[in-house]
Amino acid sequence: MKFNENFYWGGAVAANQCEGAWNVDGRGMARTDVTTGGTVNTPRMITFIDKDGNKQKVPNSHSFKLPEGAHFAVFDDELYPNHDGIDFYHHYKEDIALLKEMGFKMFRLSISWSRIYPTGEEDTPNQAGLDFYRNVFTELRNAGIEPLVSIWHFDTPLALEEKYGDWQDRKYIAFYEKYVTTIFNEYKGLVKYWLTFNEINNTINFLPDDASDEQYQEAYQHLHYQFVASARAVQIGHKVDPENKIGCMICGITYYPLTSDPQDILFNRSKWEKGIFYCGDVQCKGKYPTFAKRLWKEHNVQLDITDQDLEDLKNGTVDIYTFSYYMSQAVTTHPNDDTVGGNMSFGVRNPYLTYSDWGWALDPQGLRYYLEMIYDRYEKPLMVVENGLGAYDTVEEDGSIHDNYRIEYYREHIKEMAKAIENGVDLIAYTTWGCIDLVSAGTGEMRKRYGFIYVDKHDDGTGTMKRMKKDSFYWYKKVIASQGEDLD
Ligand code: P53
Repeated sequence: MKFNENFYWGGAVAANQCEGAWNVDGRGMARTDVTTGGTVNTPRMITFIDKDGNKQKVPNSHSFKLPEGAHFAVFDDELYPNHDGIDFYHHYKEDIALLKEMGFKMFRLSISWSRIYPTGEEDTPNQAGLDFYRNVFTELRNAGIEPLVSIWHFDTPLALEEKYGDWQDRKYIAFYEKYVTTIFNEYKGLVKYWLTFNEINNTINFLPDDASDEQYQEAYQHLHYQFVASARAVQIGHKVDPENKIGCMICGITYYPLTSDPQDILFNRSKWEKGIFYCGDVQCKGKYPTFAKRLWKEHNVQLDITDQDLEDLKNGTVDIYTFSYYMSQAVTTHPNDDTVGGNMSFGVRNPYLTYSDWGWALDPQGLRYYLEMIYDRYEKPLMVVENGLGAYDTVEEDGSIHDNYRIEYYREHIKEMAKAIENGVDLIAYTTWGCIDLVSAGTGEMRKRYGFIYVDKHDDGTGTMKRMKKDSFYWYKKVIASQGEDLD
């Protein structure tokens, strides 16, 4: 048996992509509420009113900056898919019953910060928001499912972003600290596993190749404030309840050099350093890696870092390393126009791999490589907290959904996890992404589906929200029941 009986099999979602109920029970707004739908080839757009009162739309990106004097706005003639999501807010009981039927041991979900502190600056939390998550966590516990809670999943209260920029102000550390103190105390005994920042490394990873020094300055500063906020959260979490296990969350991409040219090997190494190790080292080792100074120097970055910050980083290292894994990425220093990833750029085409309909490299072995590489570096328990295949699903006349491509995807990834475990990796959880269909983060689409459970919701906003079991639902149930032995 490769996966022991305590292994956490499960699935994952994020508040802003599934809950809907965006303006219900006192919730404040987040960036996703002013972000439209897109497609594989067209970006999602952020909507706002500029200083002269004109309506504006610009492509969403990690380095988006609200222009001086502008304010975010929702336009009547635009569709915002996250507003309704899949209405998990009103369907959570039904959804959790389905997860229980599959035999889930763990369910990863996030708390929407602006449900708890609508503008981020209130002194007292919003009771209705606290109640909602208490009900959800209780429902999970009653179903025998361990909650794994992401404290931040790209959803800073919009009011804070408008006032202080996107993590460009030291004040954020205190706002976040107030929020985490509230939820650690509130859910003590109900929640034990936490993640501080979802895919924290995206801020640096998704900068365009030609990013300016100013963009680098902002990205590294943004990250530094989040590192300190994360480290303080770890300390607070441990103090409130020593049982708490708190993890970092890294967007895990396995980088490969396209050629054996030493230039490419070195370029590939720099991708790992900047994209993967920079954040992981700070959060796991409690200090910046040796190459950090060189990275900053490259772009004339001058960071606001205090001695107290460095002390906090040291005292706030995470208990577990968690990450998402969807793809590997081939990189090269040679001219090459054969890029992949559609709307989001994910390197050049790797001739040994096939790609999803959204241009993401299908590479189960890359997961094993990543697991072994990271365990070797940190020797902390690992969790794969996102992995999955975004695909078009067809509902047959009788309501069945034959998603054998998804089963195949999971089968191969689970086999590679088993090999990593055999190689000594301490892997303790696997929560597949979008175990129930939800709004895509990258494209805002519903038709990019990940679930074992289908949701009747469409890109034009129509749909009954009815839940239906796909073939993969029955398959995953068997996998869990057999502790990963029965993959047929
Ligand atoms: P979607 C890009 C690359 C890898 C992971 O992504 C990413 C992204 C951002 O789109 O995000 C994570 O929905 C993220 C989830 C997201 C999931 O991957 O674009 O943590 O919120 O839904 C899948 O297909």
